[in-house]
Amino acid sequence: MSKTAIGAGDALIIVDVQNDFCGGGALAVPDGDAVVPVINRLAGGFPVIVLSQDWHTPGHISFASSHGRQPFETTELAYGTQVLWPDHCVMGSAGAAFHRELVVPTAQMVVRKGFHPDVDSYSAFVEADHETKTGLAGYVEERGVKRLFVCGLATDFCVGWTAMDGRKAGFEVAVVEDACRAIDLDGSLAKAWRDMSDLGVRRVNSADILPA
Ligand code: VGL
Ligand code: ZN
Repeated sequence: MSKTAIGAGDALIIVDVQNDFCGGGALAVPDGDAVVPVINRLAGGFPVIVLSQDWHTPGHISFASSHGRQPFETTELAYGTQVLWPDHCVMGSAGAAFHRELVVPTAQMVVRKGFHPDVDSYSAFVEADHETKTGLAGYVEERGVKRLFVCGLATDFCVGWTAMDGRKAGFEVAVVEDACRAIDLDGSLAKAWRDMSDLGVRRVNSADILPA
């Protein structure tokens, strides 16, 4: 694969590297912790770095427990089909904190999402109602960003939706595959890569990224 040199106009978007998505967490992504050293290494080379943080109200609409249902079932909501998750990333909880080995001191912005009680938000740009914006597009645009490199957890949910919404907002987007891990429910990972590819999201490896 050809190498990509990082420079002005490039941003690293680090999605949801939080305790609840890592080993021992409420919604642990298989091998989720493995992204941490890769992201720590990657981050040094980017002029713009944003962290997203899944940040739900207690009793959030995306929680199975809020519907008397089992985790990983689905339900129909006003904005579409919602996967029901174990309670996770409740605002201010230890599970919602960033992984403690994630060391990204040069990150400049944290965008929280999923804090409206009745709307989920996989994407760091637009909530699941496909309407409500988080403000991230405006932020990166004002920082002069043209190209996004997206990494973190989980490839088939928050990383994928963030990457696709980044394209829809007009950015060039690449997902750094080895800096991501997936949940993979019923083929969701293969579908996410297909959908991303259809929208022109590139798939790259951290070894092919040359820091600025
Ligand atoms: C995520 C499910 C629910 C993610 C967040 O970060 O991929 N997945 N909330
Ligand atoms: Zn969530």
